Amino acid sequence: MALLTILNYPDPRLHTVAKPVTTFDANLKRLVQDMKETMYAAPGIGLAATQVNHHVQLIVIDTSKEQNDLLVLINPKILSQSGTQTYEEGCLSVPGIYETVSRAEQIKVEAYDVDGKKFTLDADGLLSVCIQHEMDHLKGKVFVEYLSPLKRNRIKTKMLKHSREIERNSY
Ligand code: K1U
Ligand code: ZN
Repeated sequence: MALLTILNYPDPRLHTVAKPVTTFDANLKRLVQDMKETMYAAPGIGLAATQVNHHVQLIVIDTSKEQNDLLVLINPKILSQSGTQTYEEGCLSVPGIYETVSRAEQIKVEAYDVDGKKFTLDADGLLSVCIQHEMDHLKGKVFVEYLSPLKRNRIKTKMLKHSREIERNSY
């Protein structure tokens, strides 16, 4: 298994639209294992393949405190949604930034597991927020795009400054 590099906003590759998974093979299983390890190490409660520069519709999520309840969603589709909720979201691709975003409260999702078996899932609360946040990544959307242009540009400037500092210190 391996820890994968997480792309940082405003990396343009975060805006790539992911393609559906068509082959459920050993390579896919290895990517799921590597993403799971990367998410737990970060630590985070979700990770989309887009964030590790793999542009396929694959998400891993674990909102449990014990990091022992992994959910793998492949080619996820929202079948229905209702209500609204707000949550102060974070993102492993935008480290250190937490902002309130409004999303659907309850969702019904259809997806495939790693063996290619279709299933449906009803989610609310944090799980629902996390699924919607990760599905946005697969569409090339980062949560800061819900914020005002002023806030988003401030975050972009901060992130670019931070990555330039890291680059300078690595020489
Ligand atoms: O997509 C990502 O970058 C992962 C992100 C998921 C997420 C968090 C909160 C709301 C919506 C989506 C994170 O995991 S950020 C880190 C985080 O929230 C966290 C980390 C450790 C323990 C608990 C939470
Ligand atoms: Zn994110």
